[in-house]
Amino acid sequence: MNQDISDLLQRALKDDRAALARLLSIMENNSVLAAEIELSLLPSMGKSFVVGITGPPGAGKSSLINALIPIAAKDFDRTAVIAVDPSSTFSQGALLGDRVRMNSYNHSEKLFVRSMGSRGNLGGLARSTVSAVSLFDSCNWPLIIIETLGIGQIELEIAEVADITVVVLNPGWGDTFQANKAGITESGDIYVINKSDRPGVHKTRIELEESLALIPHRSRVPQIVETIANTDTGIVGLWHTIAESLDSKNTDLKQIRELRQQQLFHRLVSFKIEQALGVATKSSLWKNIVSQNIENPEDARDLLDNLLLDISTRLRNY
Ligand SMILES: Nc1nc2c(ncn2[C@@H]2O[C@H](COP(=O)(O)OP(=O)(O)O)[C@@H](O)[C@H]2O)c(=O)[nH]1
Ligand SMILES: [Mg+2]
Repeated sequence: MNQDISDLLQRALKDDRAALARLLSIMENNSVLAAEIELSLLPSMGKSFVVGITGPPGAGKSSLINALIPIAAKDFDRTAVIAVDPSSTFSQGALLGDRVRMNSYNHSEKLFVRSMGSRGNLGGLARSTVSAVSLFDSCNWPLIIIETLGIGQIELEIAEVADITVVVLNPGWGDTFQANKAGITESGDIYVINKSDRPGVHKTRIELEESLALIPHRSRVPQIVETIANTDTGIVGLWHTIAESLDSKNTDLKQIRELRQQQLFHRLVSFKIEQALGVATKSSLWKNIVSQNIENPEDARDLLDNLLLDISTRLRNY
């Protein structure tokens, strides 16, 4: 890793927000560097709680996060928000407005909001989000909230990153195609029926309970919470549900973190192999594959063995 990045890391670990922001950009734009940085962060990772808030556009995810932060501040002294949906609007003022102004803390120090592009590809979304989580975690942000657009696959991916996944729905959910139950209801620990000021809350709750009952092998029955984000209704209850869920999942959390570590090494190894392969294919051994005289299956196998040997030698020399 180059000196600039090491310096940035040192500064970020000492609470320099500008360095943290710079590193987040570097990690978002360069997945190889991101993996290298994460590797050096490994020893300081694993202390934060990660809450994923997911659901369809307009369901009220950002509004819920806005409302939750001042309440979460009582349990966690700092909160980082990663908004993977770039249309999400957060502002320091909105997040920490009147509700906590009475408090004597300096709130600008207590919150870090980061928007990230999803790059239109799922792997990209998961990777840069995981990198950002690792960095916030290492830099001692005890609570990390991730907002993502949750539709099927993406929702599942966020469940791999977050300790707790909160799925946000609205009354009338069961009337739409999303209620075809595949994906959307699979990964949540907590289901929020937000906009419960609108009609159809009871019907939606029943439909949600029915579709959750169809999912086999769940260790815990997910909770359903009703909220009205823009009037702060049900928000304290939602926070308690999240906090309880984090507590009760303690053993699972260990597994989730081990899985994250395993995924990091998986990513690093595949980057290294890709890099080695990129260099190898330019060598004469690889360029000459086309002119090899292959007369029987043995020849083909020998050739493959030679290529694998070449790659493993290159990898060993890293
Ligand atoms: N009526 C009502 N509107 C809400 C509620 N929560 C959020 N909204 C509004 O719904 C719109 C979308 O909210 P937003 O938080 O941006 O949704 P996101 O796309 O899921 O992040 C905004 O205009 C909010 O003011 C609610 O509980 N009831
Ligand atoms: Mg939003």
